[in-house]
Amino acid sequence: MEGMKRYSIALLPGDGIGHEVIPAARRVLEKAAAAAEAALEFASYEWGSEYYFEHGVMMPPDALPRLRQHDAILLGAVGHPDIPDHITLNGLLLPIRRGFDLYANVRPAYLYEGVACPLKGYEGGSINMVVVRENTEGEYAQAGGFVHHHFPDEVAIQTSVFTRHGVERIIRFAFDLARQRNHGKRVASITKSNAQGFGMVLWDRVFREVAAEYPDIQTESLLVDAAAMNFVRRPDSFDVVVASNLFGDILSDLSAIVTGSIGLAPSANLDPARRAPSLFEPVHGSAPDIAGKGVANPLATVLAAAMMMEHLGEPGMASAMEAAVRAVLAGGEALTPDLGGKAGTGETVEALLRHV
Ligand code: GGG
Repeated sequence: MEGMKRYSIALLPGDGIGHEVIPAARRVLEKAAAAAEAALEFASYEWGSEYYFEHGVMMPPDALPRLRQHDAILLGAVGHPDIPDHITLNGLLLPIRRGFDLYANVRPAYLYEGVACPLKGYEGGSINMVVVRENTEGEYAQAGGFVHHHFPDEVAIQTSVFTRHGVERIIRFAFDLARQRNHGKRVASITKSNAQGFGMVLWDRVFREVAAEYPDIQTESLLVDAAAMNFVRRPDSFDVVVASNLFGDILSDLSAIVTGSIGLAPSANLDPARRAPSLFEPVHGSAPDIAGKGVANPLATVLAAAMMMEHLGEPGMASAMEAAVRAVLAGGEALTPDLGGKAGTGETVEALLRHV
């Protein structure tokens, strides 16, 4: 159709339940696109652990140039019980995040109507936060090495890397997001600068400098241990939370479970400058314990796909997909076991399709 917007999406199911949640999200995307008169072209890349067993690498050497041709990437999960996690993660997801400089990892946590909160006294809508995780450096910088490798006196050195450029851009992103969300207009910065006396002291200092440019936004600075406690004690007080790569990863599992299930937690790995395709994924991993059983919750991936369409400039499609998720949850329809239901992935998808 003339004038129809076209988007090229790379699908990377990866491992385990990635092979169940990606086809599920694709069906919802296709229905939402038809309603929005947008054309989606999908290219599937079968990279991951099975590829590793065959080729000795998680993806081919030309993976990044091939992915770069697409408008966005939708990834399922990475991880296999027979391959060490540092090989799978460093072989697939991290090279894409770093290679495309996807420095902002945005992980919203929202308590949906109809979802049981494990904490007492919280109703639908009362928890609404987003963890903004620095995604290219910090504790994930892979700077270090082994000395006397595999000898009894071996030494491992692992260095965190915090650059002023990297810290400032993620903090600025968090403040801009707080303005845009118009929710609580609050940014909480998480470090451990009493113990990490260089990188995280730099982070705290840059946070104060950037905060001074956003007088309309309230701020707090928390040590990560206090933040973990307060995610449980007062989760409704958080709006935007900005943290280093590792702390953001850990805290976003906590925000996910506080809002009901990691099966509901989406994630966007953004290049805000749009020089490269951004990558969207559920926060959860490959879940080998349930892989192949047809009970994986597809909602986190559907919500990640909605974030992808929002990023691509299709807010109508994004809100239609999110509304379908809301309706399924609020109606207690076709819920998977992580949400206390008995439905399989396919039944959840059918319920979603009825609402899109
Ligand atoms: N959904 C992608 C996935 O499998 N994530 C699991 C994981 O271990 N991720 C590590 C990270 O995000 O740093």
